[in-house]
Amino acid sequence: GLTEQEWQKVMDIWAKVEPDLSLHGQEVIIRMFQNHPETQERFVKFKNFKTLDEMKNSEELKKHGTTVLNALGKILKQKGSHEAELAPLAQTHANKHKIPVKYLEFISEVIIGVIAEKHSADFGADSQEAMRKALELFRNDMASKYKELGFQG
Ligand code: BLA
Repeated sequence: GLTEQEWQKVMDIWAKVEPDLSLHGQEVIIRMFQNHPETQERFVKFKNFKTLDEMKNSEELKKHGTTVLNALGKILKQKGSHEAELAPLAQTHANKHKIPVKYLEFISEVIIGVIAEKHSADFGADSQEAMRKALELFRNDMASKYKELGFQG
């Protein structure tokens, strides 16, 4: 797990992300699609997007980005006691969307990259490390739930 100090760093940087959650979310999704095109295939509503402009102009994509970061924020604020938040998410991601743990790794790195770009002054090495650990904990717990649900992930 994370120390109380590490969680504090996660909370501090998240407080900088929250006022502009949709913009961060939009960038995260677009960058995930650009860096890992196979992730785009998983979205019925986005898989036919060809250009960056199409992605940037899509209200639906922005909305999904907001959904993702909203859910992630709720999870992070539990500081590891996120069972109630994780269970339904693992359920849909294992049974319905079928999202491999590898893709959770992709998006974790993208999230850190986007925050680092937008908040370089407030997201130093220690904060990045704390966020990386928090996202790892999230992924590990998702992976355990996947196993319970019989999804290889
Ligand atoms: C949908 N993803 C969702 C939903 C939530 C999240 C809350 C809507 C409710 C649900 O279906 O459960 C949450 N998505 C997250 C979180 C992250 C995230 C917390 O990416 C990351 C921290 N889901 C993934 C990844 C992919 C993904 C890595 O975790 C990448 C392919 C896909 N999520 C995905 C898809 C949907 C979804 C395909 C359904 C989208 C739709 O059709 O509306």
